[in-house]
Amino acid sequence: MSNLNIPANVTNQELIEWVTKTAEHCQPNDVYWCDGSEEEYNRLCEEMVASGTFIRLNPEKRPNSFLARSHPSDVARVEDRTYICSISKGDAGPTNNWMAPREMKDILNEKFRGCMTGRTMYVIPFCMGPIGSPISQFGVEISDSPYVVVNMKIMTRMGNEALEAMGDGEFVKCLHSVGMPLETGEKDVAWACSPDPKDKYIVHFPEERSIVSYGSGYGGNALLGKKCLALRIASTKGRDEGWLAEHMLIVGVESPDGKKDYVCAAFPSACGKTNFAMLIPPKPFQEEGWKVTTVGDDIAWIKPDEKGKLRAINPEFGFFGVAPGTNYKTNSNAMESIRANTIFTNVALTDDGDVWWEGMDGDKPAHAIDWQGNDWTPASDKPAAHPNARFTAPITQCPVVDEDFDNPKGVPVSAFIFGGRRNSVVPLVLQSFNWAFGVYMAATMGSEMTAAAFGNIGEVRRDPFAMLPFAGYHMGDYFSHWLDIGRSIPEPPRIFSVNWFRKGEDGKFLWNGFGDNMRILKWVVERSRGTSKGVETPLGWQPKYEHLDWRGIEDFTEEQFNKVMNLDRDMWLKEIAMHDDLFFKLYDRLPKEMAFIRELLVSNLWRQQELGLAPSRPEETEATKAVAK
Ligand code: SAT
Ligand code: MN
Repeated sequence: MSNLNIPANVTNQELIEWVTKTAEHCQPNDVYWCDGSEEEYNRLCEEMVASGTFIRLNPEKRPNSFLARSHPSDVARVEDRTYICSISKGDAGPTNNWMAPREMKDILNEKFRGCMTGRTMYVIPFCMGPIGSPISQFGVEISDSPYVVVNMKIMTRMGNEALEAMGDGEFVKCLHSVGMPLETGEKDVAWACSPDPKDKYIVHFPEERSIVSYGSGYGGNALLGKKCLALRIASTKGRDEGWLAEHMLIVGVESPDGKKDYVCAAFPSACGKTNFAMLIPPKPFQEEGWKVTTVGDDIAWIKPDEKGKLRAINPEFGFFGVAPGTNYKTNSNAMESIRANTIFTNVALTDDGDVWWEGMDGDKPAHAIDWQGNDWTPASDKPAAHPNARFTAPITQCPVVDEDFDNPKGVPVSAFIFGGRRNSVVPLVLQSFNWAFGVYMAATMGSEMTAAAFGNIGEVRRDPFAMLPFAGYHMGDYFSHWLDIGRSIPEPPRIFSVNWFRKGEDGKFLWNGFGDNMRILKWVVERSRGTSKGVETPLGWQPKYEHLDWRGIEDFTEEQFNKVMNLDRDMWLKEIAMHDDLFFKLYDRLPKEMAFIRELLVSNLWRQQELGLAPSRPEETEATKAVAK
């Protein structure tokens, strides 16, 4: 190893020592400190074109954009190779993989010895969140992948500005290697990764606030600012310091009178978070002056300000969105965001040098090159794009990016929404009675299996707070932390549950979704403002048909609405009984409130014989309003 090439603006001794030690251990050919400039980005992209990792797309169709194809074994996050190595096993909880830190470090030390031979070691300083925000955090990723560098440039505030703002302060150490050293003279492959799918490690040391990732070059496995830092490590830090790191989008909702509210919404993967984050209101709403703006599409960091008002930032600076299914009809804002300056991974390449994926607008191309580099025609029996193909695009390119997306103070949070993917049982929308009931609702959210990969089709997989793969500590403690936050602030935001995916007996969706979700979002915002009506049900508050705004879809009948809102007592009693499966798993650290609320819900259900939307209780009164706080 020749030279550490430490630039003059690097003064952080801990960083210098860590880079020195890592370079000695990993034996790269070269050390390169990223400055985050355009010039550097362009140069690295050019180098990757030359090496075969990138294909430059047609500059007329997709200016300054590139396609990468991963190794077929390296296409998604690897949850079974992801570890939370807290000092005590109990702190990781039963929903995380755990190994003793010492034992894991011994394994990783061997893995990393000489693992960067023949490669450049990049030092990537970055900031998660607006630079200068009291909610932001610094990180430095050391990686031997130039693909990681250019993706981190889009996804984070990366380079000199972050480095200088960090100064001699704290940062999260993020060490990454693709795990494929090159012998002298050996030619590199287009996508380097560890050839054995079991030989991958995505490891978090929550007490040390450090991350080590080996063997994969893809997405959240390699772009360590995202799920590893911004969710797993940050959730642990947030627990210790009294704030929240959540798997949530953030949207601004402005009403015609110019009043604006921000809503944070959690959905599991593949439930349309990016679409909801960039929602296009139905025409009559637009004409009247309703506006929806995007602060973030995946992660929110939320902290009480000095008055106890929750404020949220999006720690990211770009979108790492799923390409298949994205089109001008489902999400024109996403399509506009990726017109240029975008990195595509594992999509198909058209004959005119543009990209294509299943579900894109227009006709299928007569011929394309699929994500593995093979010829593809509509007659092929395999998809042209991998189902988890992604685009990486700067948030600044989003046509509806919120004016405060980069505000160091964050945006004030008026409401939380939690949504699963449920064919039945769970209604379109429900407002929890209060914060603690909302925590219960979020803790027990779930999705029906759509593919056999994780279990039996139709079985409900609980995904508390949409954080199952992302909580850096025991899920029971996580519920307690949410309860504590609610108790510590004067006026906690209202909490809602939604389900866009309910189906009728004919197997068809009962709700259109997409832009029509604005009708629900409007009700949510107005409930938070105290200006819309609802009725009390055994499980929470719901709108009646006449409480929602149906302009533009007047043919959606009250009967249809009642179907998608129906609460079936017997099914709900079964549903709540099933919550116990999760609670048993977490029993050693489950807050008592969960059991109490469960009992209350059951007795509410028994008490009210007649369910559905004809409530046996009066409409909202001053007394019930007070309870709802
Ligand atoms: O690969 S990522 O973790 O960034 C995206 C996802 O799987 O949710
Ligand atoms: Mn996500």
